[in-house]
Amino acid sequence: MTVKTYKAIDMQEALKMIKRDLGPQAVIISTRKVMEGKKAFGLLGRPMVEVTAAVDIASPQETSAQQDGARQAENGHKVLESLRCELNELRKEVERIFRSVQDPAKQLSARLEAELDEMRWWASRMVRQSASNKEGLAAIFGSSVLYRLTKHGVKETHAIQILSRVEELLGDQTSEELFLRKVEEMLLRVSKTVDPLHDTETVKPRVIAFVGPTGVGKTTTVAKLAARCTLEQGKRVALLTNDTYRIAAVEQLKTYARIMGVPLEVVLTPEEISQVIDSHSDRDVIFIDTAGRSPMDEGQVAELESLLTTDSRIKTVLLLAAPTEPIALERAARRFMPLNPVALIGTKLDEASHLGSLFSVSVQMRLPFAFFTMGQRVPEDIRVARKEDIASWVLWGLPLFYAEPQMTVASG
Ligand SMILES: Nc1nc2c(ncn2[C@@H]2O[C@H](COP(=O)(O)OP(=O)(O)OP(=O)(O)O)[C@@H](O)[C@H]2O)c(=O)[nH]1
Ligand SMILES: [Mg+2]
Repeated sequence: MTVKTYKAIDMQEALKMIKRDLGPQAVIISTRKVMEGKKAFGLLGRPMVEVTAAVDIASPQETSAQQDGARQAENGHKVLESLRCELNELRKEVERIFRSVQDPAKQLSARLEAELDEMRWWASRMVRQSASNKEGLAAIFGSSVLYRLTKHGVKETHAIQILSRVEELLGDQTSEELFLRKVEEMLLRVSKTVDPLHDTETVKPRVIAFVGPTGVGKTTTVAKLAARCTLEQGKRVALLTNDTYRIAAVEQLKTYARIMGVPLEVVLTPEEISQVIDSHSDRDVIFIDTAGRSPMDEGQVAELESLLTTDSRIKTVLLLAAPTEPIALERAARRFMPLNPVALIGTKLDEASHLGSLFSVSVQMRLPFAFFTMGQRVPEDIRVARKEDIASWVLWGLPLFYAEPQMTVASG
């Protein structure tokens, strides 16, 4: 807008000037009379009109400035538009990343929700059954014991088999105490044990080879049993080993052999084993310590098989560590099956949270337990496997194994 003030001798003259200067669009904003050339007291002054007019037409300069502005605005628009597109893309990308981060959490919450649903279903089933009849009580105790057994590592299928037999047996005649007693009785029946050192056979010497995955405690267990046999039972023992794989392995057993005063021989072939067994025919027991073999390596186990299965006098026992993952336990047990183990030794019970997984391996492979070890001390930390212990440990969990004030031959 252009605003200008004009002075003229009269209004007509002023309007002419405004029209000429601002064009016909101009509008009068104000008018007033003024005295031009006025001196003191208004003498000698000439009366004039002062008109202020305005027009809304841009001047040529202003028009080009406005055009520039419009161009700039248009450019600005374009920049803004492309920024908006980029922002949109960014927002989509951020949302995608956010969704991908949230997905595992969503999956977890969906799983938890499903588990919660299952628990609700169980709870309502239990309530319905307990309200309707007494028989339902067996089912209620059954589900609580099922939870307990599986928590202790027992395979679900084994636990269900045991519990359904108890439920069948008890029918509606039950209380929680009775139910638990029956479960324990059933566990006693299912548990299998054997003592490969028990003197029922007249054949001498008894030859026992200890096999199993690396580091489960084979050498330590051989030392514990050899010490018990010699020092506690006065038996005559010989030790054999095929472990020349690790530099310290023979030394480890040599130390035990020296302390116990028993011979130790290294045997590497089936022929050597048979010869050495023959040469120790005056011994009551011969223990064969073997190098740990990886259950993942079929070849290593096959090598051991050819070493130990040619002489029928050799009985093999499999050692498995209780703290091992259930799947790894099962895999190891299967891998060593070609060696026809007659028994299972559960080791490192002191480091395990439960016995259930080992119990299930024993049931599944029909391998009776011979011994349990529960510490590094030689010879204290070993027990003959007893069914009562197995049943109780499976149902109630492993106890803390306290130190027994007994002799120590050497430490692991
Ligand atoms: N906590 C605990 N440690 C044990 C037990 N038995 C053995 N160990 C320890 O486990 C480690 C390995 O024992 P070893 O007797 O050398 O095991 P291994 O099976 O002969 O090992 P490889 O010959 O290498 O396969 C040693 O530190 C032992 O002291 C046990 O019952 N409980
Ligand atoms: Mg060893």
